[in-house]
Amino acid sequence: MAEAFPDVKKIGHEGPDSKNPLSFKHYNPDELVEGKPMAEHLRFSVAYWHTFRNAGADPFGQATRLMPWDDGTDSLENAANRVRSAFEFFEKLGVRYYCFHDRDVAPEGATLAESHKNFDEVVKVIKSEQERTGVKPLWVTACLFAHPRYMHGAATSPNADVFAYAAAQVAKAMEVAVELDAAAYLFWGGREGYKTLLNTDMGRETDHLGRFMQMAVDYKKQIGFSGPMYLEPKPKEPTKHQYDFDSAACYAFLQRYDLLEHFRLNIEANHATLAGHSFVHELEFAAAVGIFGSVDANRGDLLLGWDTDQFPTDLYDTTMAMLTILKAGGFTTGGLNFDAHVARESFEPVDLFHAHIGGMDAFARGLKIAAAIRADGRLGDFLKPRYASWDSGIGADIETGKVGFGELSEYMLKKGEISPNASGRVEMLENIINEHI
Ligand code: XUL
Ligand code: CO
Repeated sequence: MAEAFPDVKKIGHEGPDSKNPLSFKHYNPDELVEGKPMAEHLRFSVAYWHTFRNAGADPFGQATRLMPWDDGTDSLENAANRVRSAFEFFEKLGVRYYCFHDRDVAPEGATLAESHKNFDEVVKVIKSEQERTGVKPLWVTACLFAHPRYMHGAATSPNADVFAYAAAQVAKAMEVAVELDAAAYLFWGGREGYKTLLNTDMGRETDHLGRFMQMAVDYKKQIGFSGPMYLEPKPKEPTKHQYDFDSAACYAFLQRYDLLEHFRLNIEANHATLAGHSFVHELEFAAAVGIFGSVDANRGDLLLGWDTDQFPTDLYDTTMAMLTILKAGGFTTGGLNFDAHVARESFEPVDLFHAHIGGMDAFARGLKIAAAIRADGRLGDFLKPRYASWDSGIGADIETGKVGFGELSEYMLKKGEISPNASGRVEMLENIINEHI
């Protein structure tokens, strides 16, 4: 097969003064930040569905970017060509990971058995490309939302056969995750929610979703998949209300169904804003309760209310995200997966490079800025004295469970009024961030 991107060489780091658009200005894979190479901090991944399956159609118009290697058919040969083009892209971009849904890489067949067979055929090609390049899946997932059978949900469908079909599809995708040495397996509940409560038994549906995940945990053990599983929160779209609304809702769900030790969260920036949170709020909550796993890196648009999945370019956002990620100890199995697509009018193959280079440089800068803020120390030092009243005296007694309401009433009646607070210094702290950006 001819090269998919004949005019693009391997993208190199040329530094901030370079005017070459096909170069990294900040991402330098081997450069050490806090003693660790940037490549290991950031663990970039390409989303197969956006970069190799999204041809730019929207509800108002047809596809604009049918790529030269893609003949537009659902044949296995076309699927294999796409895989080879994708791996050429990963290599030239210099990423070590990619993510995919089962149906992104191989066509759905007329029966489940035929779909499995198609999947196996394409996985052979993927495996040989992985061996050639060393690139591997950051996570694998099953598409449980595109086919009409899932119109009422998958694990939360009112139809038990649909639940069974979804289970069979996930079982197969998990087996492929083992075969391809994926770092993790992911669930995004695209249609696990409802359009109207008038036709929905919410209690029963969430119990079914819990049971589905428990079965996935059992199957993971059965087939010897050692990576973690991720849940990806999203509040709405395509359904009006999705059960995995945000990090906090996912945490409550995992706790209720006794799944906490097996799952972590994959936080997507644009899903956070759809839930009325900031990206960093969702990261911070997941890290605080010990279930931070991975990131779908993208951004929304403040003026639009839907999941626009644009490439991340906002340095304030990437800085705040990297501050939280560094504080949480960095990625282990997870990474930064670009769940983002180029604009409908960016229709040439080279635009895929420009978009990813921009996202990678934005996070590399965010990482460097976050590390500089941490080295400077003023921001980190601010918390210690602010919470000092908890380190001894009554605060320590509360934290260690030595006192209850009775003792606290006695303490406060005697003391009469609280010791005054120091200023929260909001603006001064915001200024420190901007000093470094
Ligand atoms: C949809 C979304 C998905 C998941 C994987 O909004 O983010 O692409 O990341 O199913
Ligand atoms: Co996503």
